[in-house]
Amino acid sequence: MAEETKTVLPLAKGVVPTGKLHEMRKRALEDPEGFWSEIASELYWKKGWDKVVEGEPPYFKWFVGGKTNLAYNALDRHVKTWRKNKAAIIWEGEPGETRVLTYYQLWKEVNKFANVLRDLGVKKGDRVTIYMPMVPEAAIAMLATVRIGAIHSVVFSGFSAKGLAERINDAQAKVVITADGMYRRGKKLNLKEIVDKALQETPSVESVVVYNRLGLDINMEEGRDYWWNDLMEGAETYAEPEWVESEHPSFILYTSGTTGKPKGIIHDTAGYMVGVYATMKWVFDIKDEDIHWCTADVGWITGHSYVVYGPLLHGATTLMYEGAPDYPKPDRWWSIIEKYGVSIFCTAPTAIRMFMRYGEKWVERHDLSSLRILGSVGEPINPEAWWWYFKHIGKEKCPIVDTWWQTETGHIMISPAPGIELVPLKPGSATFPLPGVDADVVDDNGNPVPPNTRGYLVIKKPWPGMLHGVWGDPERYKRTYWSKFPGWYFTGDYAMKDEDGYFWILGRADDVIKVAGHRLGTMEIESAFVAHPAVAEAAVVGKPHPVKGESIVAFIVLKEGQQPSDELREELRKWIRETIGPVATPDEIHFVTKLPKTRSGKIMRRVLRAVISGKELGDLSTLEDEASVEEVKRAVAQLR
Ligand code: 6R9
Repeated sequence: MAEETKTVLPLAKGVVPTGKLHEMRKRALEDPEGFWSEIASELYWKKGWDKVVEGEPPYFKWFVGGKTNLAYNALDRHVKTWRKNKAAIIWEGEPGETRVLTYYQLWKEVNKFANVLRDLGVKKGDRVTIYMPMVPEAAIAMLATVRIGAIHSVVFSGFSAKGLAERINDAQAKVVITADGMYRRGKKLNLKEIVDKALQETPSVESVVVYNRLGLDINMEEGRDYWWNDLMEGAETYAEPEWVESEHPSFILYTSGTTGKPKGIIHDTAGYMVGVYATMKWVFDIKDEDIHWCTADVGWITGHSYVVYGPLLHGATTLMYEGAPDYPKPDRWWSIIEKYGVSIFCTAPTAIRMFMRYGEKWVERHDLSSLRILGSVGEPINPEAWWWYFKHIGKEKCPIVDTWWQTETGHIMISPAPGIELVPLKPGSATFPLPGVDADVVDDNGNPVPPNTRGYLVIKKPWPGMLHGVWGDPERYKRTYWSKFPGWYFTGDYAMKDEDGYFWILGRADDVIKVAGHRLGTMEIESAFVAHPAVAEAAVVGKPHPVKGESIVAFIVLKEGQQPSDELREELRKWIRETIGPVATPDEIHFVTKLPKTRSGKIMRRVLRAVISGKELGDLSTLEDEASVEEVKRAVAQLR
């Protein structure tokens, strides 16, 4: 592998894939039935499908007529083979303990927990909310849920009680699975306290299962709260999987969009399974010998697809690490790679930039020679970070797969595919769409833009892991994704293609921001601000940040009689942490008396973005009041 990658990595100009990748991409679009049938046949189906794909925008069905089970494919299939005693999950806790679960052990735990859920009255189609730290039990809970045909909704543990309650209520979850607490940078955080607070306003929840991670003395409500271990002790050891229709939802995952409310993206069973399975092979070239470590939290789509389902569908070994990346020292991650012989490693650019700052000395202490593929996910990777990753982590031997995709797409869409054929890499480009992904870059009228011109990234044909709606809000699904370019899926991203046809993702075309790889909606943060009694109006924008990619900057107009002060600024920061969660903590809060608006009253976020990054303000002809911009400039200058 090393020799082969060396020859292609110098970024030869003008080279386009002409070999296998190109052939596969062509075939997948010309003959989706044949192409996807072959791949799907590698998995187990209780009943085969009649048709690979059917429907019209915005609703498509995949593997129509088939019946299968995601947990069966991820576990039972392997337990019947030599993989029975192979490590499925290797876990390291923040304090340093290790747990290894073989396929057989994981399968047993999942079966037992599936019975626990059934005993709690969870039925096919019911929603189960999972609010957990990075422990194997999070994966067990997910797999047990899909085993019985219920639908999981994993909520990232960085969301507050309010954020959790909102998501539980939207999904009308019957059961919540959580832990007493979690470690973060050596500190013990009490998760159950947050859950208790959330549960004051979630009438749908009948039971709570609490995994004992820390041994905290927590409140347990009689008749509602149960310890994980107590329930597992009495559970039957085998749970017959529920054979669900291909299009049966396997999970909902909440994500931020342009409006204030997060939306529950619905994923099916069969299409998602086949798409994740295929991309795991193409992008990460997963093999039986690999130790795959994707550092994402299970609360995000990357954790669903490439920590849990992707590796397990292949009978591979997936590594989970509980804690902070640089705790107790900045070489924690590198020591994990060395300790377990990690061969495939995938993380977000924000982490790479953080480690760049700590310096190479932390990396050089460790033998990273087990690595063979490096992945990047979640935000654009700047060439400087790309090269650092390539040189210092991959030692110029490992290709970097820059993977573009979204919660909505379910699996990777645009990325190098060393599992098929590695193309010459260009730092900062996700290269080409994967087979079966009909991506293009178009202008406002839907016409393809010329090379090196910015346009909107769209997907013109259905793909297996595609979303199947927004939970409880079909109108929003149509409006957000299928109305800007009728018949095509609108990604919300800007992109361009260069003269060689390489795709470059240029960031969001809407009000979504990526802060340290976490997806947030600026409107969501604004509505949290205006819910505070002192705030009249708020405008939130992302500001380029050297490590986090973007940071949150807020412009606040206070209500009559309220005085700006540092105390109020602190209070508002705390307010956001409480209403949305620590992930949404603003870096800067500026008080102004008015916001720059158009004459029709729309906040000109473009102007705010230009001021905070010191850029040209551009066309101001639609601006209602020049003075507002001057005030914004003064406020920004004052706080720096
Ligand atoms: C997987 C994930 C999706 C948004 C997406 C885009 C940004 C993701 C990227 C990337 C540039 C990449 N994004 N991968 N931008 N290069 N390789 O992150 O899902 O949290 O839903 O975010 O993230 O803007 O639209 P999600």
